[in-house]
Amino acid sequence: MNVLAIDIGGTKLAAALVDEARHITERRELPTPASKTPQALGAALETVVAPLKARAQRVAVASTGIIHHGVLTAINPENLGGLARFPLVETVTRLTGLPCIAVNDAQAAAWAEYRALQEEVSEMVFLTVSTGVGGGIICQGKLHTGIGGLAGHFGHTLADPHGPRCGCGRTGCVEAIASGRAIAAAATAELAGLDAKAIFARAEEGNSQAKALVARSAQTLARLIADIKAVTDCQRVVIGGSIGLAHGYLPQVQDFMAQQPAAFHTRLAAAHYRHDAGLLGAALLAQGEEA
Ligand code: ADP
Ligand code: BMX
Ligand code: ZN
Repeated sequence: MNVLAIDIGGTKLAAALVDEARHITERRELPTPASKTPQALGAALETVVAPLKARAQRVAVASTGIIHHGVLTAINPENLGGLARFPLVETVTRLTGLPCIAVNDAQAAAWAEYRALQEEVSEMVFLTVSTGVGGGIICQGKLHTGIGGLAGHFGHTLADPHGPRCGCGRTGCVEAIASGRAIAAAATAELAGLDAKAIFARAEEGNSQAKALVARSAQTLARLIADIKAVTDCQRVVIGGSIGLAHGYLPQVQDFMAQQPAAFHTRLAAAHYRHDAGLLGAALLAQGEEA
C-alpha cells in the first residue's frame, strides 16, 4: 500500500509517497503559505497532493498544531495564524477522495524515530527544534498523544519567567527562546531581519551575537531535556527539525546537558530519518501500525 504522506510545518509543507518498505519517493516541498488563512492552506495542500494522489491508497498528515478528531488548532497562532479550527482531515479527504488520518508533526516523528531504534528502549522523547519547538512522547512503547492531543507540547513549558512572551499566551516558554522564530526575533543590529538559517550561517563564520543566540537556544533545550528526564526517566531523546539537525547544534546541547547533575542526563541522538521523520511517522500510523 502506498501512503500519501504530508507534513505541514510552520515554515514548509512536504508531501511524498511512502511504500510498505518505508521508502520515500516523489518528495515535494513548498513554503507554508505566508498568509496562513484556511483558504491559502487548502490551496497549498491541493497543489502538493494533486500529482501524487492517483498513486496512493491512503493519506497521512503530520501537522504542526494540536490535532484532535482531525481538526487542527494552533497552540501558538503566530506559527500558523488564522487556523483556529481548520478541518484538516475533512479538507484532505475532499481533495484526494482517500481515507485520511492526521496527527501532530512531532508526535508522528516520535513514532517513526521510535520504530527506527535498534536497541531495547521503552521510554523515548522526540523534540523538534524548527519554526517552533515540538515534542512527542513514547511511554511504555506507545505513542502518548493525550486526551485532547496536547501531550508532548514541550515547547510551551517554562524556560524563563522573565523571558519573552510566547504566541501561546504564556511568558518565557522554551519555544519563545529556542525556536527558529525566537532566534530570528531576538536578533538585533547587523542580524536584525535575518531568519534562523542565516543566523546559524553567521554563527559558523564567527559572529558573536549569532553564536550567543544559537548557544541560548541549545542551553534552553538542554535544560528542557533535564526536566524531561526528571518527568519521564526516558532512555533516549531524539532531536529533529532544521535547527535541531543544524551543524554543531546537538554537540552544544550535549555540552550544556553535561553541566547538569548526572541524574538528569539521557542519551541524545539526531533523528535517524532527518527531515522526513514526520512524513514517515504519519505513514506508519496510516499503514495501521499500532502506536
Ligand atoms: P518546519 O518548522 O516547517 O517543520 P523546519 O524544520 O525546516 O520547518 O524549521 C524551520 C526553521 O529552521 C526556520 O526558522 C529556518 O530559518 C530554520 N532553518 C532552516 N534550515 C536551517 C539550517 N540549515 N540551519 C539552521 N536553521 C535552519
Ligand atoms: C508549536 C505548535 C506544535 C508544533 C511545534 C513544532 C502550533 C501551530 N504548533 O509549538 O503543535 O508541534 O510548534 O512545529 O501551535 P513546527 O512548525 O516547528 O514543526
Ligand atoms: Zn508557549
